[in-house]
Amino acid sequence: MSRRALLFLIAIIICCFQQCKSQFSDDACSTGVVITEENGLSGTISTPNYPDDYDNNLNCTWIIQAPANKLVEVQIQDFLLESCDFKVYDFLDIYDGETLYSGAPFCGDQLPLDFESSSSQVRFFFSSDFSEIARGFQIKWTFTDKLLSDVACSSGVIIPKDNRSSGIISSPNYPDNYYNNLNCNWTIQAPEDKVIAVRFVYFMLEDCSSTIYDYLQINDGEELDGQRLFCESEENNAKNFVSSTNQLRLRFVSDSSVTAKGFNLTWQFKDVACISGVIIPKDNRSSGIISSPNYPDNYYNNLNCNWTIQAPEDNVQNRN
Ligand SMILES: [Ca+2]
Ligand SMILES: [Ca+2]
Repeated sequence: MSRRALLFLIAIIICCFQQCKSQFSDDACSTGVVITEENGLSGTISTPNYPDDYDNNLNCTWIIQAPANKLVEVQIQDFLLESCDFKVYDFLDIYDGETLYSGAPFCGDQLPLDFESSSSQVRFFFSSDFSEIARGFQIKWTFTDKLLSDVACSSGVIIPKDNRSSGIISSPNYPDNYYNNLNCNWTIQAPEDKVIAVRFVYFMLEDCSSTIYDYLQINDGEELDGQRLFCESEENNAKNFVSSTNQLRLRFVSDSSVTAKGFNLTWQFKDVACISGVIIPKDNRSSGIISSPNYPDNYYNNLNCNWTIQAPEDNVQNRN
């Protein structure tokens, strides 16, 4: 190798070394270190000079930005800042998204607990004051897969979000097979004077003739006896029904193996089918109409409707 080529090679090596070093150096830490999947799926961050003592007057930021569909797992491998028994001098703040992690600021030997973020970004802010230094910290970060249930259905969704009076709920990924390990929750909330009609357009879960693995559970209001459990077996096919209250809570659960196409149902707010013992008229009207619930559509199963038509005492009811 010529002398010129050798010098060139040395120059490249020095350049690379400086670039690698600068990635997490003091300078970078003060202007903010951003870590993405280009840095790998896991790694560590540490205070400048670690495991030797950090310097005074530092303000360091690290941003761990997970790719879509991943979260950040945080493990505190080592943590020792200036003692803060009486006052906080040097400290670490941790943000999960925009939320300050509970217990922050962390100082002295009061290390944070390991955690998995609920957002795709975790931010660390470390500050040291003008005197007294310590070893600092080393923190391991790992990008972890979001559970499919986090992606597929956000728990606790309340339906409808607007003024709609009907809509559709289907299993995640419908009409393709739903995923394993789901735990989806929806609440359908109707106005107080309405009930909810549920019609199954399609229903096919894992076979449950011997054991129930996957199921759709529907709770009618707060009443336990209003609970319906649907899985796929001949006796337990999903049947259309009308709620007895103005709220339905649905939970769809799948276990760790075997999936199916799932379900697709429509919901629609309906006027209360019939309130037993209702007295007609409610106002001063002298005529009106009574019809079977849901008329002109089919009335529902399991009805027991009672109406009383009450005329003023000096009138009689005209039945013709
Ligand atoms: Ca200090
Ligand atoms: Ca299953």
